[in-house]
Amino acid sequence: MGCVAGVIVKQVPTKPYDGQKTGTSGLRKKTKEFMQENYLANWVQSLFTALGDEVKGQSLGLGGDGRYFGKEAAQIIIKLAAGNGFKRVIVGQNALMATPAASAMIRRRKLYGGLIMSASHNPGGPDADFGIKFNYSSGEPAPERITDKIYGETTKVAVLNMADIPDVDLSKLGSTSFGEFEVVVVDPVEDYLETLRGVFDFPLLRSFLARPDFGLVFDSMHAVTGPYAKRILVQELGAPASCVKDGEPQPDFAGGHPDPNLTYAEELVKIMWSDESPAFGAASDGDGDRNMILGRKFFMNPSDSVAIIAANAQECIPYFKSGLKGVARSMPTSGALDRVASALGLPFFETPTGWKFFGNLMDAGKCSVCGEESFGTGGDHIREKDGIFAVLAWLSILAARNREVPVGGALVGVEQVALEHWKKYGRNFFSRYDYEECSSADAGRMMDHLRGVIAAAQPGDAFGDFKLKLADDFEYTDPIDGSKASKQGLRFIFEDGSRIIFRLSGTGSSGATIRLYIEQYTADPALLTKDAQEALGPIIKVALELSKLAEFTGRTNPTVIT
Ligand code: VG1
Ligand code: CO
Repeated sequence: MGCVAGVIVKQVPTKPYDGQKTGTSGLRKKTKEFMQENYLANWVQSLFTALGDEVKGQSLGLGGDGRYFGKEAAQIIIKLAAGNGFKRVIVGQNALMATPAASAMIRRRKLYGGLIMSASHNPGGPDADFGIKFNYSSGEPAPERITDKIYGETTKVAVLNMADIPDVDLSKLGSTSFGEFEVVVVDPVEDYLETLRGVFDFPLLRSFLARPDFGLVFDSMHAVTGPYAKRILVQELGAPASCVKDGEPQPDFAGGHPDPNLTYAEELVKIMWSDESPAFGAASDGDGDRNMILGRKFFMNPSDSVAIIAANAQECIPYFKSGLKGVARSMPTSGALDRVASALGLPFFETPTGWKFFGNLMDAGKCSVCGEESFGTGGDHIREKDGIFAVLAWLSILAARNREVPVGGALVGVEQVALEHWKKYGRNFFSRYDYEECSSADAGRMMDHLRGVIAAAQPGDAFGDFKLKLADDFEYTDPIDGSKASKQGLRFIFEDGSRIIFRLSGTGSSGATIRLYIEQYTADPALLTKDAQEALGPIIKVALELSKLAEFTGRTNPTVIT
């Protein structure tokens, strides 16, 4: 027992748990694993120990995507924060806060950092997943040098520094003090909205959304963006309340998989493919950092989306009016963005999968817009991918394109914007096949087999009709701090620029998810509107043959096709 700034702190003995290693984005495990005695507390204590004396007297942000166990987790984190010397925790009302909003809050309030309680696109509930991650003072996900340190601490944690304070009512806005320690409950939308106001032309968007010939639907998938969409799209921008679908956050996302893709957002897809569809559709994931953009009967591939946003940012988004500093994409994301970068003469970076790799580039002023093929798009206004940013970016592009189109005239939609882009830059056909819940051993054997193929491969080797240029395991050296990340995905790059990439997911909580990424470029005007699956048919066949995926995993069909 001791006393920190007027608060009694108990030293609670604990024992390490195995496997508390951070993946692509934080620690994600089955909720029941997280609910074991001290499981969450061990990780949080390990984080605070890893951060050391630096945290004393600091303010910590806290929020989550509203999933099951979030409210209980918040109380544990508050007690540990007080017990480890933080002077303040600023937490979203009801422990809610979207990931991009947490990043915005950390930046606006100059916090030491923040904890986000989310397993993002993974399902929630007592039988699904929970997760947690730490973001630093510029709002960016902790880099690997910190997450490695946390993991080191989790293997030896023996004592939890727990403040002896009661649970705080997180449903009421305002501040509660215990000695010199304070918990401040804030509106989870406010800071984020102010940040977005500084990025977009809200009055222009408002007048565009008032057009009677333009309609939109935003699917929150029963996850955290409901309150954000209602406040921003409806209250601020004047869209009708009915445009927000499934806008009440629920602890189990109503049993759904809050991952905005063509498979899991099937209700939205149905709406957008119906004859009465509105012009624009969008969805976001559990914690609001992912986005899917749809036009009328049209799927906007995320790799194209970031390229199109980058190409139009300077003209259509006030925050970027003096031009972009640079752009970046994750390695598996298609090369559509590369073409925009080269046409605009912008610095370009290719990073490993996971948003944490963009943070350094943005902090160093080298990147303004970045994206991942996994429905992640963002800008340097914050340090997380940002679902609502992507939606407002697209609405800004559409508003600009339709400036001269009279009401009732031929409204330019998402598909036409894409088509014009492809005509100018060519099209990078792209698809991702996910094989979820494979056995880890099978997936591992397939990856070993592929490593063997890479070791034996020579430039010029033929794979079907494709001639190999390079095959390797992607490695990245951060241009800012020189840190290295290896084994970031097996790549086969062919002479015509086509690519086949294999990775194992780092966000699952059990088994293995194999991700197969395929890309092929065309500048042939006759092929631009071809169906992506059809266009990629031959190279997909090559990928499946060379990996012997069906043989190793017994799987003949992917779980999700993007
Ligand atoms: C996936 C995506 C990756 C994304 C990550 C976190 O990781 O591929 O691009 O950054 O999820 O997204 P993995 O290791 O499963 O492929 V989120 O919205 O779940 O934080
Ligand atoms: Co997410």
